[in-house]
Amino acid sequence: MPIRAFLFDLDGVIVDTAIYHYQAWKRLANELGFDISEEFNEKLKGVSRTDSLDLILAHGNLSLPDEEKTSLASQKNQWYLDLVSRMTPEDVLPGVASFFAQVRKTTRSEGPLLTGLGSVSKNAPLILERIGLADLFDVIIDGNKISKGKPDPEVFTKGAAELGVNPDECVVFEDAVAGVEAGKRGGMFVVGLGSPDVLTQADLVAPSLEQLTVDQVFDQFELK
Ligand code: B16
Ligand code: MG
Repeated sequence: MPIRAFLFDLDGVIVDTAIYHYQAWKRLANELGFDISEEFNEKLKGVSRTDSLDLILAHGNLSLPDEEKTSLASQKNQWYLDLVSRMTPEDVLPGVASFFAQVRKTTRSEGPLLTGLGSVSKNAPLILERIGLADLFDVIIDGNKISKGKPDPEVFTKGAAELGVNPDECVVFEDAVAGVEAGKRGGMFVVGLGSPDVLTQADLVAPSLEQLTVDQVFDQFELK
């Protein structure tokens, strides 16, 4: 089975917006009278806005009516947008440019290696615009196009379908536990970017795209 497409998560893989999500959620929790730690924040990575709010409220032992939850989610998003609107192309993570240069040079008999973005963030288009990467991907699947967040595989299976490739011809690049699970449940080869102790379900783990080459991914995929 050849590799036909690479599908990339956004937050934590292309750009580090996780810190801004954390700051905005922490501010919300503090206003509600409790705190969240960095360790707790790991559980929110790759998880949708509404599911994240539910996890945070459960953490603070709070149960609120739906209208109030909608207004809290919108308040958090406003704080988050204030932070991400200041981002620039300098915020793109180290290694992204060089990894994509390798991807562009990769040609095989099956044709060019296709690329897709698989992010559950509804703010993905704005972030890509801010960091100057709106035209980087052949297809973009974001939170506005899906109904189920990670660990459901929808964001990646939809990306494969829009690219016209099979799931087992795709490689997913993910930094979050929920995202690695989404890729595996979608039937894809998953490269975890982070710690092997955390991303235990991944087929291959590297600290970040900076420490990884396209050849290493191909070699490991073939060994599978
Ligand atoms: P928004 P990813 C995810 O993006 C984030 O990791 C997660 O922390 C966030 O709650 C989610 O997007 C929804 O984001 O509130 O902007 O719609 O990792 O899938 O790129
Ligand atoms: Mg992520």
